[in-house]
Amino acid sequence: MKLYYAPGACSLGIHVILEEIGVPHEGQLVNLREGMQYQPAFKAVNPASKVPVLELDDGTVLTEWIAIAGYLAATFPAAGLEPADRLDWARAMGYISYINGTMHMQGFSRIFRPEKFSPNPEEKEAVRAEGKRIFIEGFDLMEHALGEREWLLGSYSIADAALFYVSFWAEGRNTVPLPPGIAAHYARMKARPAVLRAMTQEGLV
Ligand SMILES: N[C@@H](CCC(=O)N[C@@H](CS)C(=O)NCC(=O)O)C(=O)O
Repeated sequence: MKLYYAPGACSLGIHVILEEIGVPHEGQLVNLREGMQYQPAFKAVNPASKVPVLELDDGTVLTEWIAIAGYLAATFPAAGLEPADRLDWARAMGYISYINGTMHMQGFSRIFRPEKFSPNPEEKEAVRAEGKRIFIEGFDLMEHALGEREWLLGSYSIADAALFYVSFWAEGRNTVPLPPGIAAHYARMKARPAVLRAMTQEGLV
C-alpha cells in the first residue's frame, strides 16, 4: 500500500492506523506548502487535492479519512480497530465524523487557512477566533465522551486515531489547550509504539 501524506497533516491518523495494523506500506510525501496537491501529477490521483490518499497494491485509490480508516479497520479485523458491537461501531463513526467534519474542517481549517473562509484580510482574525471556538468546543465534547475511559469506545479503535490527529494539532501546533482527559489520551497515544513509529517517520519527534 502507498499512503500519500504530508507530515503532521490529518494523514498522520491514517499513518498511525497502518502502523497499528502492521501492513506493509510506503509513504509518498505531498508537500502541501509547495502546492503539490494542485499539480497535475497529484490531481490525477486525487482530483480533490487532499491527503490522505491510500493506494492499494492493485492500484485502487481510496480518499477521505473516514472511508480509508473504515476500510482498513474492516479489512484487517485481527488488529481489533473497529468495535465488534454495532452500536459501538455507530458511536465510533459518530465521533470520527464529528472530529473530521466539524473539529477539523470547520474548526482547525479556520485557524490554519482563514483565507479559505473569507477573502477579506480584515476578517482574518475573526475567522481564526471562530475556528478556535469550534475547535475548543469540540475538545470539550470529546472530553465528555471520553469520560473516565482510556479510549473513546472503551477499547482502542480508529476513533482514537482520529482524536489523536486533532490533539496533535492542538498541542503540537500550539493552537488551543487540551482539556485534562484529552491531554492524558494524547499522552497515552504517544506512548504507543505504532504512534511513535508514525511520528518518527514523519519527522515529528
Ligand atoms: N475531507 C478530507 C479532508 C482532508 C484534508 O483537509 N486534508 C488536508 C490536510 S489535513 C489537505 O490535504 N489540504 C490541502 C489543501 O486543502 O490544499 C478527508 O477527510 O480526507
